[in-house]
Amino acid sequence: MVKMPLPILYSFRRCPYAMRARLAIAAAGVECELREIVLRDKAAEFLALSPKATVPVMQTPAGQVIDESLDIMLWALGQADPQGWMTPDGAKSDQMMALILRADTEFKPNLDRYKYASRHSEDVSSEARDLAGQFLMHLNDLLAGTGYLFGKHLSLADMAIAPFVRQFANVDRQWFDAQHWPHLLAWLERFLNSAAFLSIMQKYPKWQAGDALTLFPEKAANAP
Ligand SMILES: N[C@@H](CCC(=O)N[C@@H](CS)C(=O)NCC(=O)O)C(=O)O
Repeated sequence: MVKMPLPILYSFRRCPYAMRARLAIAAAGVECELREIVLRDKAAEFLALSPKATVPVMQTPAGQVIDESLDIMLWALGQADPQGWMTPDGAKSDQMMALILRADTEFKPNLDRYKYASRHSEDVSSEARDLAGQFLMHLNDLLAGTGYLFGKHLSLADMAIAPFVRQFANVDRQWFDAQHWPHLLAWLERFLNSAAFLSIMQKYPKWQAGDALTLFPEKAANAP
């Protein structure tokens, strides 16, 4: 029997975009080869594959190169979606995609300005924090009903957005915890303690050509 090559995921542990790609791949149960990239010293093979040079990047067995994290999530969930991430109840998938788009294009730039401007300008930083905070307040309202962003179970939206809320919270955890967004706090706490998140935050050494294969997702130690 001819063995199909595995999809290859170029990833970086601490990158929120790479986190959401790994979350979807793990939920889909699509076995990949993981290659850990170090941003300040990117592997030549990675740069040759994707001149855009951002992580994550997925090379599919058919040779397709996917260099946007959301597209990697959709590709993985297109293979298998046993938890129904693409079919939130009580919402249409375009509502879910619209919220993710807002998170990526509005919230994330404000998060970056909040995080990085704090070194240069207090005013820019707190303005960005407050703008990002308006989006988080909206998430808090969505979460009030069921504890998930859409419907009664976890969906693509929760997992595509949570890694960025984690990043925001970590800028100033005391400030974050003092805001009146109880549903958001509970949702983030559940995410941070979930088996899904903990399992995708394993540490891997920097990949280089010739290394033994690192399989992802790792099989649970007690799996049959
Ligand atoms: N839109 C891209 C953004 C990915 C991205 O910006 N990743 C960051 C790391 S979190 C990166 O690779 N930056 C390039 C660098 O720092 O050299 C996606 O969704 O995959």
